[in-house]
Amino acid sequence: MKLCRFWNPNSPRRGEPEQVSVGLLLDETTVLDLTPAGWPLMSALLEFDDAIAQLESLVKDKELPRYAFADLALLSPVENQQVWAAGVTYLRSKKARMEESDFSANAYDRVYEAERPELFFKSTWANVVGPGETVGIRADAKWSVPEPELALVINSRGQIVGYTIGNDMSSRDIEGENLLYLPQAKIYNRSCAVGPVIAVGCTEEEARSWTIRLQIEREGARAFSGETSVGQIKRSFTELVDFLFRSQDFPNGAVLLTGTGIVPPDNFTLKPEDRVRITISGVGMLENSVVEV
Ligand code: DO4
Ligand code: MG
Repeated sequence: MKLCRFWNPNSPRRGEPEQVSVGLLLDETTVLDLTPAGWPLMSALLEFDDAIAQLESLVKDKELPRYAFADLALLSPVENQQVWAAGVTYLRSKKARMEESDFSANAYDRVYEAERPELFFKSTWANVVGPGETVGIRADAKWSVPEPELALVINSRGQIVGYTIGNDMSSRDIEGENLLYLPQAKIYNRSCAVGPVIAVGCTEEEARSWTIRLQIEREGARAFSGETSVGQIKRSFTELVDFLFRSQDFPNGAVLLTGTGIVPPDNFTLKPEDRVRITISGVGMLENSVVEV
């Protein structure tokens, strides 16, 4: 089952929280509006142990409005959660970062093997970019890449209740110059995209069989494509969530990006107007074009 957030097509004007609806995809083309059934917040629904059963019973409700998925203006499914990210969870990410870094290479090697994972704050919910919006590359960076990542949707009790797609936009030259610059390489305007839907009711085992694909298009031609498997993530999802929730409460739950396993070649950097397409089988496709910020 897949959940989404969208601007209610019948509302007179957009931009206010009460114009946002929560939807359940009935199939690839039709969305059931759950908001009139008393579910204006997706995160509240995901707090319930019987959320899937509740969704299944709502499917039978003939009174709820239905819309064509293709016609909806989707919003990011991140509603009121902090977004965090795990790093160096794939061998590919460790190798690329060791190569790009002058004197911090050892840190990546050590964190890959360590018991404690690398976890960093990525974005407030308000700064997250949704499907179809622009993602940013820093004006003062020379080497910018998207990082296509499976994102875990976690409720306030630390339970993984869904999966979505995250783009952890990164400035490789800034991170590579000095690891202490990581927050500047990772957190800036439009540096985090999440969406388009949350897949619920899937196990970690299922999610580990999914493929992640990245395609970058420039002036109508393919500039890069690559793929990896979620199964190559070194750590279990529960291990990552356990560390995130140590000594830290998330009253609205959290979204955790699980690291990248696709790294474009070293001579590749994103340019304004590039289109970044991230597909995760089992979730869908997140597409954004690039803007300099
Ligand atoms: O260690 C820095 C960031 C790592 C990261 O974002 C990733 O591996 O995806
Ligand atoms: Mg990353």
